[in-house]
Amino acid sequence: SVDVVTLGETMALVAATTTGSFAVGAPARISFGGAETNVAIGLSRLGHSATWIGRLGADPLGHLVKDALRGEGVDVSHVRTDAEVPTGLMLREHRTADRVRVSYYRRGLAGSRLTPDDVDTGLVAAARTLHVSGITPALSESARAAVHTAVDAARAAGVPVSFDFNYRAALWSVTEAGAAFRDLVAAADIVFAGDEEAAMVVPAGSVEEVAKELAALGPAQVVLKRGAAGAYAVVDGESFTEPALAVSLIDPVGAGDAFVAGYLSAMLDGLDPAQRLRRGNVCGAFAVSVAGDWEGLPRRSELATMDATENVAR
Ligand code: ADP
Ligand code: KDG
Repeated sequence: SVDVVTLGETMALVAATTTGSFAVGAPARISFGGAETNVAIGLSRLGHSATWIGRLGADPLGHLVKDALRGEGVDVSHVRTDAEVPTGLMLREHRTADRVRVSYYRRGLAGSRLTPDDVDTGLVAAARTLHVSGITPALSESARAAVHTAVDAARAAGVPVSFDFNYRAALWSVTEAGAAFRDLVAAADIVFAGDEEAAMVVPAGSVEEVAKELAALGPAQVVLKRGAAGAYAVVDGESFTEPALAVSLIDPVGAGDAFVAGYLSAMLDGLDPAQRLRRGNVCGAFAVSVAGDWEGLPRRSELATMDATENVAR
């Protein structure tokens, strides 16, 4: 059986490597990203088995994503190739030193055509954890149904469900997303959110209040990701807080997914809640200090690097 099964959309990425608007001849880097594959890669690098379910187009970008995931050790045997439409794409401009602008070309494309049929419920039922995010239900009716198929299969089999809000304003409104997230929070065992995201489902308040309100909806573990302030969790009614690591911020995208990978990894290893938060923070610190959505994620042997007091290890 696999440690973690996850599903969602992964897109190719063209990211400018200099600051400013896109212009003819400007240098860029080709990669890919998707919240759930970012988590899967993070888990794989930490030594866990991870399967990603999703659709890619029959095109060079689809091959790029699948080959790279395979190279990272993520199981891609449940990935479907959709010959009708292309793989989705993200463009990322570093508009100014501090402002990143992402444009999505994904509506109606391969990833959004995920259906309940794509979800092997036997695979989900045999997993140690199912991880889903709030991006997938925003993609299409069939993608939303696929998430619920996976969640129902996990619950029926007693497999813990992990849910990360991952609200994307470009895809749907706060009201629409809030209603969908509420159902997923109630169905999940482990919930990850940012402070503002949490307020889409429960009344705004202090970190402690918001986490308690979310926990009251059902999940045994509620984890609030708080950027440079670290993370706060309520686990089985007890609260835990851990500071972020002091690192240089290079690229904030993917920090949340890195955190989720670290937290779930520690949970799978049987570590206690404070240690789960700590590993989440370490992975988040790696992610923000390297350019790319997932490229900076640590291998297990590197987790301790962040504790070093010297900048150069030799
Ligand atoms: P998201 O990407 O979902 O918005 P956050 O910005 O809260 O998530 O970041 C997730 C985690 O990454 C944080 O809880 C923290 O562990 C780490 N992190 C984020 N920003 C920083 C930072 N500036 N310095 C150190 N760690 C950070
Ligand atoms: O969480 C990082 C993701 O935002 C990125 O990799 C792409 O899945 C993505 C999205 O929809 O924004």
